[in-house]
Amino acid sequence: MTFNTISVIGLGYIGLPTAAAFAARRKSVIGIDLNADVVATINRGEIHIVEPDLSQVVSTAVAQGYLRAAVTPEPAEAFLIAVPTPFKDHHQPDLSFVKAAAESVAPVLKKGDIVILESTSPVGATEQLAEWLAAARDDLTFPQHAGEQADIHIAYCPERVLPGRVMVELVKNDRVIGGMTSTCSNMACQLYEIFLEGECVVTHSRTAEMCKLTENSFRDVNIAFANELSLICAAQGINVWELIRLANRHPRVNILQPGPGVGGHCIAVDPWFIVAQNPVQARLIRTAREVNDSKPHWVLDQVKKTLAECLAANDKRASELTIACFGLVFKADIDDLRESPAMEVVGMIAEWHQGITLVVEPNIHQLPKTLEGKVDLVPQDSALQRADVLVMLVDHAQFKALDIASVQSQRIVDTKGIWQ
Ligand code: SAJ
Repeated sequence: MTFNTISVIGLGYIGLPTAAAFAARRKSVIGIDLNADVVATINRGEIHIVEPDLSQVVSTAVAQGYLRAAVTPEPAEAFLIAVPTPFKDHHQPDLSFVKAAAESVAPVLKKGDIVILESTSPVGATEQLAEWLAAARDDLTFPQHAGEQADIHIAYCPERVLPGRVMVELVKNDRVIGGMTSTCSNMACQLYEIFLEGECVVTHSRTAEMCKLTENSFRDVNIAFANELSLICAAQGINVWELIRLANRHPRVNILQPGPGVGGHCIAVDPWFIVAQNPVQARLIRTAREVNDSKPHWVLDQVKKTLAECLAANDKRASELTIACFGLVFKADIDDLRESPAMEVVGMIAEWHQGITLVVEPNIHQLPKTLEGKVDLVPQDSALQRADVLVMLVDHAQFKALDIASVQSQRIVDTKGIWQ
């Protein structure tokens, strides 16, 4: 099968790097996004997200004519859907963007095309996608009815790339390929092999869907274990980072790191898809989510305690004390604020604290709307000079490099264990 034209629907953190990876292999790629500003940005050879090496690949691909963006789908041999799958009330998965993508692609489908869902999805979403496509095109046959003989091939192939390393992991990671039939899987493998150096591992679409959810739930459960340990250690007067270092000397123990909570659009979201579909069985997965979601509130309590100690030790009033928070994004050395526990902590501190709250975040230049007028975004030096209490929330390289001996007079709440 030759794929002359490949279309990627949704040009976000996953769709744009994927489109760029195909275009860099000299495939003609049409990226589709509802947002006309995003489309215009990409057609100028620029990008709207921060990801190492992406900018260069996109600008070259656009300049050489291999990558082009548009608002409405056009004919292609392969369609990859990489749209958001958030959750609605009560943590129920919201597939409305997938449905809209299916309905926009359906009119341009022709016999022999493949449609691949990449978005993190609940089990059964690919079969649902196939139903939506079939409902829109009764002149074509689909795998759920026609099996291997279907006109249109459908597969679920989740991405597994780590933000900050997307351009490397996209090519190097193994890829799980969940075709609705063997023909679907074979076609999907051929497509990804255009740029993949890792292996394509074939399975059923439902297993592939569950595999993606499992990977992120595994990490969430393990981080919850570390976060729970941090609460226990604080109660017992034990340094949790030292404890974890020691325990990890055991050849079969590998505990992750505690922090202010778990953020990002993946790990803080995906486990809920399993819980929503399996509320009775998924007890550990649900509890892990609850442990991680409750951590920002525990951090706030630590800040309150530290401020009380500060008040007891000098004659200032609470309104005269300044708190400086270090970090706002969801993890180190990126610019992504989605589901950030640091942002939740800062919001709660600003809400509660009567004095000034400062924020140091080297990776953003403007405060998010929810914090505007409530906190001040300041350079590191200014925060270190002005603050009475320092709250470490994100282990950015810049913060790790700080000589902590120079800030000894201030009280510190360190959720990442880098200023111990
Ligand atoms: N975190 C901790 N302690 C740790 C590790 C992480 O508190 O020891 C926190 C981080 O600070 C952050 C959150 O967890 O708030 C998630 O960060 P992460 O680096 O674990 O993961 P993401 O969300 O950037 O990317 C994950 C990855 N999944 C796994 O490692 C299993 C990535 O491979 C997926 O492709 C991505 O989710 C996704 O798109 O689903």
